[in-house]
Amino acid sequence: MDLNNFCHELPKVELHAHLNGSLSRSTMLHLKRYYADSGLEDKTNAFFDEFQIGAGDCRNLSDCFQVFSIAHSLTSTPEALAMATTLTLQEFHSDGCCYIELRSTPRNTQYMTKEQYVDTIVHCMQKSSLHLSMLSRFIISINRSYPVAEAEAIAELAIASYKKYPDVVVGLELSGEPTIGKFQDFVPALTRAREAGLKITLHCGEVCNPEEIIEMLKFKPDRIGHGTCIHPRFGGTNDTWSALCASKIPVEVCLTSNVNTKSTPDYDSHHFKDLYEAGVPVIICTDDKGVFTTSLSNEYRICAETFNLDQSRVARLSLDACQHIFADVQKTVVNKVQSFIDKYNI
Ligand code: 6MZ
Repeated sequence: MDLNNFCHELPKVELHAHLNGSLSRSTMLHLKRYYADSGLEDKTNAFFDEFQIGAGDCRNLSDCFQVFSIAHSLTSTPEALAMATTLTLQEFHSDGCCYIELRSTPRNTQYMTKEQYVDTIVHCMQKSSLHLSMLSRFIISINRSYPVAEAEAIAELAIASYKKYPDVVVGLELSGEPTIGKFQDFVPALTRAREAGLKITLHCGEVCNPEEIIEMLKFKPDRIGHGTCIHPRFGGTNDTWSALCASKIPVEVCLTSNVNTKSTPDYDSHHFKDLYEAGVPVIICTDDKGVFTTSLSNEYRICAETFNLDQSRVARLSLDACQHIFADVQKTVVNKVQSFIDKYNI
């Protein structure tokens, strides 16, 4: 099997995907059609070029936070949100994903409450499990650029949703523009959610901020996202790097996102290599496959080609990722990946 096919066929797990950043061109066209047919104004015009941040785009990480409002204007009703969720789940499934934790920030809109937002995504996940051979779970997001009171409300909603849908809602995460907001302000909300049984993942070290990285690692999240500026090569310190290596907290790595936002100069110098060689668990993820025009299989292929990994190592990346999923279905997911490995004797 050539590398493209191999990365596609390999059963994979996606653990870091923001719903509104994952909308493909085709999904957005469906949504625009729905808004037009329903007589709703979607407030977006020629938006694709603006939404997608490809290689060579002159925008950087802080600019990319502007583009999510484009997706938000297309997911403001329960019907549109359901369409966006269902189509996105189908795309991950078609790409060979066998387990996904999709994350999203509940929003009050003109047409729905935050509670309805959560219910809509949960119901789509429940329905999709009836016809897709992919398990899907929901991580609720706190946007750190919103006021702390909003984060507290989201954490309460996450706890209530976890009690209502323990089979679907699995975690709470902190994301958003990393230069805004102080991590310590979110600790009480995150702690309450953790005490209620939710797993926690934090965007950590997306920009250079060694003090915050140390505070986050001390909090002992179940996983962290990105981890770009933890190694001293990328503005981290010896302390941040050794704290991560000692903690062995798994890192959700998003190669194309980091390259396209210029958080990392190029694939060759990506910190995947440092993490991998140091034995820190790494999970290959897409982040925002719509914005960065990528897919999970593409991320696996890029990783294999850049770091010269043979098929056995690539398969092992997927198998190891199964150990870090938040739902209590590790065995089922491991079996899927292992059967593929056994079938092709990799
Ligand atoms: C930090 C990010 C992100 O929640 O509306 N988000 N936060 N770093 C990133 N790296 C590029 N990419 C996406 O999806 C969009 C939201 O996800 C977060 C931002 O808060 C963005 O508004 P949802 O489904």
